[in-house]
Amino acid sequence: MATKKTPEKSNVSKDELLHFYREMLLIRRFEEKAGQLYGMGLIGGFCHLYIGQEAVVVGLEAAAKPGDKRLTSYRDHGHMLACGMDAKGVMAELTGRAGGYSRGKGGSMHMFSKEKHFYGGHGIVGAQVPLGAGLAFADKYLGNDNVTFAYFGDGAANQGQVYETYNMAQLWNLPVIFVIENNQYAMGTSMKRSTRGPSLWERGAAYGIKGEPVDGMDVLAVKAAAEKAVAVCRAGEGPYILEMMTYRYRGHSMSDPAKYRTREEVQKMKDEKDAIEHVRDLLLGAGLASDEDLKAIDRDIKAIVNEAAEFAKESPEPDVAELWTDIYA
Ligand SMILES: Cc1ncc(C[n+]2csc(CCOP(=O)(O)OP(=O)(O)O)c2C)c(N)n1
Ligand SMILES: [Mg+2]
Repeated sequence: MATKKTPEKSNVSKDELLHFYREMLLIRRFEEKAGQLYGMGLIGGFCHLYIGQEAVVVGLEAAAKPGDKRLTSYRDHGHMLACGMDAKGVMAELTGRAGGYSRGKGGSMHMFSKEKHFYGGHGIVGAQVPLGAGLAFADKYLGNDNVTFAYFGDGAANQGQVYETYNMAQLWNLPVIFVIENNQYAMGTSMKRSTRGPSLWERGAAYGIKGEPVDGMDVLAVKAAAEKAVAVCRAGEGPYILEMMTYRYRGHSMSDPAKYRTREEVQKMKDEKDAIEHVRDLLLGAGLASDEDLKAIDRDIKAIVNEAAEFAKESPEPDVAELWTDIYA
């Protein structure tokens, strides 16, 4: 069951709760729309939806400041929206159009925004982890107090490069927060089938890295843990590991038949742990918002997502001359 914290018991304001509701709903509706466009044949290639995991990125972004950096795997649309990238540019990239963040040449897994400090979008499992340590190294070298959020999955957490990175990051006290999004599956392989040992965050202890597990379906718990991790890193005492216990509602990618888990298992998570319903209950339960207030937000979000889809459909295909740009000669 989701921890039904009342807002009085946590350090959260009405405005912040509304912000969380809005941001998580934007990601969910955006992803639903992306799923529809994929079904219509408007999105080619791979497309990995983030539905179910929204509280992780929204809670972490609540502890970020301008200048902080983030990078993640191929399950990346939520991270882009949460750091303020424009829904239109993200959707147009999904449809491979010139108005997309990579001018239609990158697609779902390969988008970047220097302005928002979003460094991808990485299709090679685990590859972003050492890159994240590199970004953190640059900030440490420059002497600022920025932190880098390096997100990766439970499957990626069994890769060797993650542990090489842990060693170097701790050796140099890099300001990097390793965010393990433990959604319990790596494609069709469950944690039970792939992993022995009590937890993923505890592996950091072998390198002297601090960390903790977090209810990744509770945006307030995520934010509280993120604030702690960020403070450690800004004080020059990083890195830090946060293992977010979360769940993806949809298949691994759009082409996943999902035969490795039951419908009942998925339904149970939706019924008992849904992150958006949790915040909705908090807002309504404490009388901080009315049904009508939340419906108005729903309408707003729907309009943003529809506008993004229209933009993505109307944006032209990239010009042939684009074949010769953004390449190493
Ligand atoms: C180096 C490498 N090996 C294998 C793959 C194929 N692959 C793509 S996603 C994936 C599962 C990763 O799962 P996890 O890290 O838990 O992330 P999630 O998809 O759950 O977000 C695999 C094995 C890949 N892309 N790169
Ligand atoms: Mg996973």
